[in-house]
This record gives sequence, structure tokens and C-alpha cells, in this order.
Amino acid sequence: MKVIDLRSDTITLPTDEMRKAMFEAEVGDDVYGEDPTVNLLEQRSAALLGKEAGLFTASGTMSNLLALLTHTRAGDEVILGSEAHILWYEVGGASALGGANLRTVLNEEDGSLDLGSVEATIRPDDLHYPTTSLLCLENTHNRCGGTVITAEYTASACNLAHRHGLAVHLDGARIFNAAVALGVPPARLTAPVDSVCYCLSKSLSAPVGSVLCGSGEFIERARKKRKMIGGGMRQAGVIAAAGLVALDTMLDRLPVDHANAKRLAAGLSRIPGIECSVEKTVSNLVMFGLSSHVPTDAFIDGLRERGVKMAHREGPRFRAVTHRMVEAEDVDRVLEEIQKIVSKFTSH
Ligand code: TLP
Repeated sequence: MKVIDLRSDTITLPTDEMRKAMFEAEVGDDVYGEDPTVNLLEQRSAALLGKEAGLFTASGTMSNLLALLTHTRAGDEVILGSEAHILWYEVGGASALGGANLRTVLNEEDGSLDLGSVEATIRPDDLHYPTTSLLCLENTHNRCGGTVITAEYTASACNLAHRHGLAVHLDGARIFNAAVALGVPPARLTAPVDSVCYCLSKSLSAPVGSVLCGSGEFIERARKKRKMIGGGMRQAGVIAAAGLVALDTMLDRLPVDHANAKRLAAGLSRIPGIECSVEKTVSNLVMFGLSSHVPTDAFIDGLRERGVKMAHREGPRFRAVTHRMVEAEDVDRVLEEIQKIVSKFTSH
């Protein structure tokens, strides 16, 4: 029985083409700037996102941390969404290592932040207050369910931030999914922000890595911070090579993941006892809830016994993520299995 793993797109394995490229990669010492494969990945990433320069990092968490460490000074305040990945899942790194004060604005359902609330949260110049120096956005938005923010919204948020002297960092771990969902080139979504990072190891199927992009000057400062936190990776071309293959081969197939997510959401929305919005499922993340008569534990155990893995969120909330290793027929099998589990509790 094939185990269908919908916990995350991070579970995707490298393709044979990636492994071959890794084997053959031309490498050098990246701390000396001499790894041609890393240099190429950084240049190509920056060009794709309309920035001057890129920095290859070990993970999305490291890219976000470096962005916060580079944009802020100890004691500065950072405005971010109440559901931001940086706030929830990055171990408080920016506060622990950079002394940043994280201040939240409620995330709207679509992952955006109400700009009036953002403006009201920016600290005025006052002896008593910390300095607000950064606004963080996220696109697609993980905890909001893979939702997207448009180029127009991003531009307005950046205008507001810049007017008040704040920089803007975009957590674009899945920015290529956002571009596909919105039908725009990725650079349109990233043009107005000061820095953006994307992940190679999620929908793009590469084994490791993320790239942080921004101005040449910003990236040089981030490069020094990367060295400081032990992220100088020497012959990293071995892993960057897979990233280059990811950029060549994985972007065009993202619509398949989105179609499978819609298929899953549509199927779930038809199962009594499950609550799922097809309309809100716009990328490769599917959020759904169980009604109160389906016990969460029985649902989780039932899924496990039937070879289906999913991420369990708070209470009766679940997340399923489609990716390269999940096909339409797998989605149909998942729906059948869920139907069987749920019907035990809803048929009488
Ligand atoms: N997200 C992971 C988990 O950490 C929850 C996942 O399975 O979705 N930004 C966003 C928006 C992310 O979704 C993630 C990973 C990261 C940053 C961090 O990337 P990594 O895991 O490479 O450090």
C-alpha cells in the first residue's frame, strides 16, 4: 500500500535529475565566494525575483532569521501577522538572537494585514518607545491556508511601510505557488519589498535550501550574519545544484499541485462531518475541520491505519498539502478513506 504523505510539501524527495546534477556539480569554497554552482543559483534566484543579489541558506527559517537580523537592531520592533510562520514556527530566533521585539497585527483570512492597523501599530518617535523598523509579510500564507496576497496589496503595504521608514521583508517560502495562483510573474509580487526569501525544499522538491534576495548591499550584510550563525557552507554547490534543477523543472508543474488541492477540497466539502472551503483553497494547502461528532483521535488513528499522513493543527483542524509525490488518484483514495472513517460517526 502506497503511503500518501500530505503532512507537507517538505517531504518531497529529490528527483533523479537533481541527484545527477548534485553528483556532477562544479564546486568551490562558497565562503570565499568561489562555488560557481552556488553563485549561479544566487544570481538566477535574484533575477527571478527582481532583486540585485541572492544568498543561499540552509533553510527558510535561516533566511527569515537573517532577514530580521539584517534589517533590525537589538530592541527594534518588527510588525508581523498574528499567524505569521516567523512568529509561530521559528523558535523565536529573531528575538533570541537579534533582540527583536515581535509585535503582531491580526491576520485577515486571506493572509493580509489591515493596513490601517499596521499604520496604527507603527511607533511614533517617542523617547519611551522602541523603534519600529520592519514589516513582515507572508505569501502564500501558511497558517491562513495557502492564501495569497496580490501585487497591488503588497505594493500598498510597502508604500505605507516605506513612508514611515520601515523596511519590508516577505516570507515567500512558497512565492512561486503564489505567482501561479495569481497568474502573475513572481517578480511582480516581490518588486516592492526590500527582501524576500523562497524555499527550494518545499513544492520545488529540492532536498535542502532557501535563497534570500535583496539589494547587493543588504545581501552583503546578510552574508556576514550567515557566517556569524554558522551558515557558511563551503562546497555547498552539491546542494545548490539540485536547486538549479528545481528552478528549471519544478515551476511549470505547480499548477498540478493546485489542481489536486482543489480536487481534495471539493471532495472534502462534499463529505458530511467535514468542513472545507473550496473557494479558499487557492494553492497547494488544504485546511479543513471536523464536526464535533467525529472524534479527532479516531480520525487520526483511522488515517494512519489506512496509510494517509496529515498534519493535525489545533483542535479539530487539519492541514493537507499536495506536492509532486501526490497524484490525482491518491487524492481520490484519500477521499475514499476519509469518507469511510467519517461515515462511522455520521451515519447514525
Ligand atoms: N513550513 C513548514 C513547517 O515549519 C510548518 C511546513 O510544513 O509548512 N516560511 C513558511 C511560510 C513556511 O511554511 C516554512 C516551513 C518556513 C518559512 C521555514 O522553512 P524551513 O522549514 O525550510 O526552515
